[in-house]
Amino acid sequence: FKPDRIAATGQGPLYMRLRRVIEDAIANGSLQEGEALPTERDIAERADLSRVTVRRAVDDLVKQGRLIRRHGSGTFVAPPVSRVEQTLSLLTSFTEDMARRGLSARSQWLERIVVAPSPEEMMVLGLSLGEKVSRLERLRIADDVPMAIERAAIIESFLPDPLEVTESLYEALALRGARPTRATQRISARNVDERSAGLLKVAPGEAALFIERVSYLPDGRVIEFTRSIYRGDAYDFVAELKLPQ
Ligand code: 16G
Repeated sequence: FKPDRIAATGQGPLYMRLRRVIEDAIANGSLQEGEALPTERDIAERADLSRVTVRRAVDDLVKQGRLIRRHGSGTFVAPPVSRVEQTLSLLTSFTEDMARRGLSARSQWLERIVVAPSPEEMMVLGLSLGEKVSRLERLRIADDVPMAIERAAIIESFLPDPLEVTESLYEALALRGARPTRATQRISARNVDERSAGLLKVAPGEAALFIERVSYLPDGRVIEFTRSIYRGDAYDFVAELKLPQ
């Protein structure tokens, strides 16, 4: 790991350039998982930067979960985030996706109430004026790594009490005989905003996948409209392709 290469790494604020040097060193293996980073003073001297600049770069990487600070013993390279794959042709829940990979799914609730739908939700869910939705907003976590922020709207008549959802939404719906069996999903690219970055533990502006899912019951009625932001560095969507018939 050579912090003195900082000058050669082009444009942008110095702390960002140093951050990239450290990220590259982790990516190319010159800084390995579990390895200690040189001290901030050491890096500052070798890269000819101020301690403040070094601290800022290191702080960012600690916030992102790339480095771990252990009081009294230093700063270390964190284990890499393993990527999770979701098969695009299967209608599975987050809980099921994680279980299939041997990861344990957890959620942090951000919102769980009955509310009036947004105009977009009203349209997508085909609601009339006055009809409500159960709003479930969660940070979805796999083995302690935040993966996605999900904001779901379920038509109230299918889920009158959002508190019924403790772990899995699809499980709670299955118990009511209303598990969706078909869905359409739209995936687009986004850069995470400040709030999402804080929750997902990535730097603001990082790449993310924005996913909208509309799901249906066997009789064709729409039940769910969910928008999610998945960390770009942690999730792969995989589709199987066949020749057109
Ligand atoms: C998935 C779905 C989401 C669904 C959730 C239910 C995507 C992009 N989204 O995360 O629409 O509400 O699963 O998961 O795949 P749960 O049953 O574990 O709560």
